[in-house]
Amino acid sequence: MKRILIVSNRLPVSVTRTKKGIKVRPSMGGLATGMKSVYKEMDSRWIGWPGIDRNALSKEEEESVRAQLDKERCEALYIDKKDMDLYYYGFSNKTIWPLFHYFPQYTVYNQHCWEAYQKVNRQFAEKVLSLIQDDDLIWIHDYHLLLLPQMIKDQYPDTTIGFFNHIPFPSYELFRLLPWRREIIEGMLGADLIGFHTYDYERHFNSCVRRLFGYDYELNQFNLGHRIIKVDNYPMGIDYHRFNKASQLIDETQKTRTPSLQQDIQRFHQVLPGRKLILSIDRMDYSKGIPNRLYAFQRFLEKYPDYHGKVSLIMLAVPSRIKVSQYELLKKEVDELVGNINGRYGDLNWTPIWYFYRSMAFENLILLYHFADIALITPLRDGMNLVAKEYVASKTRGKGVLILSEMAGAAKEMNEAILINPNNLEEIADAIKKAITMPDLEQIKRNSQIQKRLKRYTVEKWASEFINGMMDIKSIQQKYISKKMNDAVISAIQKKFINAKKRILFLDYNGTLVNSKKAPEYAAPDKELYRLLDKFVEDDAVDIALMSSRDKDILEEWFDRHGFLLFAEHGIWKKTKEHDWQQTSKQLSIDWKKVIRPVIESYVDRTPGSYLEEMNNVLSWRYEKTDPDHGKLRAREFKDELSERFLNIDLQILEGKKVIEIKPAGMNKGIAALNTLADQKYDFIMAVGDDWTDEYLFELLPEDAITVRVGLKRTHARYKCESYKDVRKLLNRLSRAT
Ligand code: ADQ
Repeated sequence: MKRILIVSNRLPVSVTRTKKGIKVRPSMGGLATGMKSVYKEMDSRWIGWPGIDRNALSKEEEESVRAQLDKERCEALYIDKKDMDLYYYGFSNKTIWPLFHYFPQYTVYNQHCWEAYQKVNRQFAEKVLSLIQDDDLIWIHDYHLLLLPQMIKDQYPDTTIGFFNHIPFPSYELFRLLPWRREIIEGMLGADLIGFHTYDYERHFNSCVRRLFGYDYELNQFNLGHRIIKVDNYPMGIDYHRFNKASQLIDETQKTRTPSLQQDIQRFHQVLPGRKLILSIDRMDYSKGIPNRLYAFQRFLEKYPDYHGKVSLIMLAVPSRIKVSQYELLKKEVDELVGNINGRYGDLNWTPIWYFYRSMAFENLILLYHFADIALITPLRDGMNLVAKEYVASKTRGKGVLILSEMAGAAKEMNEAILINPNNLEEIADAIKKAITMPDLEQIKRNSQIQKRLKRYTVEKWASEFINGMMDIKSIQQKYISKKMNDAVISAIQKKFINAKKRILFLDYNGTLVNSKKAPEYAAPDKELYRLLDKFVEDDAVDIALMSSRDKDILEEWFDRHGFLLFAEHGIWKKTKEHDWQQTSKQLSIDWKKVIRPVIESYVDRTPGSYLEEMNNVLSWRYEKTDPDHGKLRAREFKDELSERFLNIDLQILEGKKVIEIKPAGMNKGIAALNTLADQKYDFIMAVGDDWTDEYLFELLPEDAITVRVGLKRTHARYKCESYKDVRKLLNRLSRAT
């Protein structure tokens, strides 16, 4: 069985000092709760902060903690107190957390915090690297460790890394505010699989990657040039049976044992039959929309006075990040609001809001879920929100109404809940009324639909799907590696080259011999390339055929004196040492350009950054300098329009890298190459290209031809390499061979 190393800021256990000494206890929180079962079932180790400062431990205590953690298969990473303040309370919780939850007004940009964040991520990397074994899977969790994937990948390139983000990923408009936006994305891209709770977060992330780095994206995969990575959404589930069973047990043991909280709840219901209890549970966090909820509850009491005395809200808030000033202010605001509402509406027999500012043991949590008639969950933003799922899983009698904010990731899967906009107080007040009066049958029907899904997509399923995703991407990467042009392949090609009598090399130009990232007008050959190609010219037994989509004038300007075979405009024009430019197929009418040119111009006008490039027989609309999403959208529109409007003209529409080219049909690089091979016999044929117009070559050349595609796309070529630099390396080896 494969081993898995789980890495998160906190361990799933906490080390605390009690009167009886140092104790290791399970810790609270969405991630700890969610991963527990997975972690226990796999051969795994968990790396994270143990919740205590190392300086607070004596040598013996540290050793005892190590031994206790070892039993739990945990590995402590101690973080210096000062670093902790800057990395955790600072960058993680004052920069990433607010920004990713759409609170730019609370976001602090501080260089010291950023430096500490890098430092602690590096410490995590060192810890992981000290434990890592070949074949391990590494699963990194959450926003505290966004830089870690790349830090590990740099040192251990063959390892498989998954990264799961438990919080939302903001749209580019917000993300771009971050001064270290490039570094953060680069860090994440060290992972082979990147997971989010919802498709929206995935979409936002993809758009940030494309805008900041311009990587190609296709079917959930990014092509980084040297590696393919996968981005997908995995909505986290819960341990359904744990909640469901515990809730069932309450009914079964009711007669024998009634904890005090249960007695309180029962007393509440006994005072007046039909009384309703609304429950809300969250960490005390501004993203959870607690004040809004209280205002909405107040509005409900204002709007529906008949319910005074009949409905109470139990609000459980777990203290969280108390060192961050925003949280302190929030606590004050909530205390005051609860006081005001209770003071204004409550009386001796009725407290509108029961407010608990503390954590609660599982047994009590379950009691609340079990007995609450309504759950009111109103975050302004929430990555997922497990409380919503836990509540419905605990409704063993089927009754109970979930009111859920549409800003929680969970809302995407819980359509049967009453979904509300957390900023719309009127809507929430009405939702409470609707929940109170919802017929039992309807409640049961809605809950059973949700329960079916929760039962199917549990946290175990979530984790196993994510782990499968990591293995899948590994096998895709390995397929790539199997075609990869490594040293052994180059030696074999070289041997074949030496043994041949007459050789031809068909070489694409842009992206194959020079960097394709440069705009075409700056992609002129450099001295190194001339030197490299000229070595072949001296040898009569080698022909170099340069095949480009560029026009004949530019090819002539760059390469004429070198005596190469030149093919311009995808093979429509050919020039040899002996003959000037000739068209390779019948004389083409160029009237079509008059019709197509204005269409392209209209796209140029409407798509800033795009431009028209004109050659003798090719018109191109290039959009590499446009906004990537806009460019892609327009390209699709443009292709549709061309194929619909110009069906009767015999044209070919070629889609290259950020370019759409239109040329007369009937000629391509493959046919042009075959014509050349018909004129002369070669016993070594090689073709190298980087985009799909080169696929014609790879497909049509004889089977024993050596074909190489630059980049990681699917290809008919026998081999792949990463960039034009590898092509130059290969040519260099061949030029030295004869
Ligand atoms: P959280 O912001 O912590 O998690 P949530 O998903 O609701 O939010 O998880 C809270 C967990 O803590 C639940 O399992 C709940 O049972 C438990 N809990 C809450 N209040 C408690 C209390 N008073 N006493 C004891 N336990 C309590 C982050 C993201 C979420 C995402 C999760 C998981 O912010 O959006 O859903 O991670 O990815």
